[in-house]
Amino acid sequence: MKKVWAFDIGASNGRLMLSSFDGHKLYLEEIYRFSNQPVHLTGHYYWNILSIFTKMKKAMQMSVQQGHQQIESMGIDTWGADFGLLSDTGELLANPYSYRNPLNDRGMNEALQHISAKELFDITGVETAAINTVFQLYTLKKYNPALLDNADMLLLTPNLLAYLFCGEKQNEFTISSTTQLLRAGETSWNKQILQRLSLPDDLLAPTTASLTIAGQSLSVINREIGMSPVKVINTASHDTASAIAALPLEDQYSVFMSCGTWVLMGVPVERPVISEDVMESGFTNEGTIDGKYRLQKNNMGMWLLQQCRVSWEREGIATDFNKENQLFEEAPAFRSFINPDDQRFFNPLNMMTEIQGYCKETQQPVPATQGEMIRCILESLALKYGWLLHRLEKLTGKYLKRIHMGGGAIRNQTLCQLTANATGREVVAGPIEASAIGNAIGQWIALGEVKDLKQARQLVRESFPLQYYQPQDQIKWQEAYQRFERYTGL
Ligand code: LRH
Repeated sequence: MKKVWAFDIGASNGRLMLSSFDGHKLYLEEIYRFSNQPVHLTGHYYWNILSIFTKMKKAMQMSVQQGHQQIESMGIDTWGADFGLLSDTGELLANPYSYRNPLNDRGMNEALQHISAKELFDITGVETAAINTVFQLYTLKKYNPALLDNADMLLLTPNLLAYLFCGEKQNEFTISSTTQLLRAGETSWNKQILQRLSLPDDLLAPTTASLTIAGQSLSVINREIGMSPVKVINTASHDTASAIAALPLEDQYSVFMSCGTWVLMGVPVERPVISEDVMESGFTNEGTIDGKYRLQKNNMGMWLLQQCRVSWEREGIATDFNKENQLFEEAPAFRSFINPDDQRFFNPLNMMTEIQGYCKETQQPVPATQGEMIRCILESLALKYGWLLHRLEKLTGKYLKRIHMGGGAIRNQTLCQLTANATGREVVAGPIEASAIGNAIGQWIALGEVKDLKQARQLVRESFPLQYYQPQDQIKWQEAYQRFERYTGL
């Protein structure tokens, strides 16, 4: 059986998965999982890229030690928008910033004095958001100009990591589509936007199509790990694009939801959809593994709960998955609702206080216990996905009958059931490791082992378990939805 390595590195943890293919079925095995968190120092949030690189090499070594000597290729996917800067000698100049850096908000507002949000959206088809590379670059220019002055080349995170393994400098299409620096439907950097913002127009390494070979693992890496050379493939290096490649969407009436720290919800489209309605509803157009697009909205996912867990750990009342489910069941339903995407939840010092503040200010019961907090979060998330489904149907003019949820957050079966309830649609959940599987699929296609995305999705259907959830208690959920809209002003 042939084997490839899929590195899926998310904003809360990273993992190396081994994907094998026997010509009929795909198999996936976890080799190593490690935690990955933004690090807060000197008022900024950074990614610990050296630690990520070290953990990746450790993972490869573990795999080789388990007897996986013959690996065809490796691919890397990560979260979007962030990047590293190289000097002209190819050295990493600084620790890459995390998109959660508070300064980006200021940078975005200042950049928008030079080019309006409407104009930017019309050019790129991408939602104007402070996390986007374009605004992070502008923030750098204003608040850390020396770093930008010294930079010779910008590589987006997965491509930066690929560079550390193979020495090639390129930015793959799907991750490049998260920058807001490509003209909609095009694949080269838009110099007009860069020039309007007085940003260097030759900094970003050239873009390259997905499903191409970036290079070969460096001999120094091969020696260190004790392995034969491995091809480094430009799979869909944006984790969301990889996840969507692995969701077994059936037809044009199927919605995808890639579920993790974020939840990305939308539909695949041939070309970017650019209209006032799309812009006003906060939707965006990003790239897919087959060089097309996905019309989607970037939403809050498990971040709210992850951040509450940080507070609970600090207070010594840590929970685990089963305990959270039990606490949810015991707490009363539909007591208080938040808009999970309210700016105040983006990166607060204390998530629980922030949620409590929101409920107090909107004159709702304030969640006090862990169970009440979990209820408030999960019900609000599901109701927001209901709201999004309505918007998506309006934008596409279609009745969207089925939702495919994939990614680590679908381990939370409560979230899947609540999503079916709040949307009134059947939910098909799986696969859990959607990004890693999509990453591997990209490699199998590039290696010529799988023909195309259609065949790949059929293979996913035949290789991995899917779970089905039907909507329940529709009258109660419709009443809750009306209250949710009232309290959140949506
Ligand atoms: C999800 C994700 C999402 C955004 C965000 C920054 O992991 O990639 O699509 O780009 O991270």
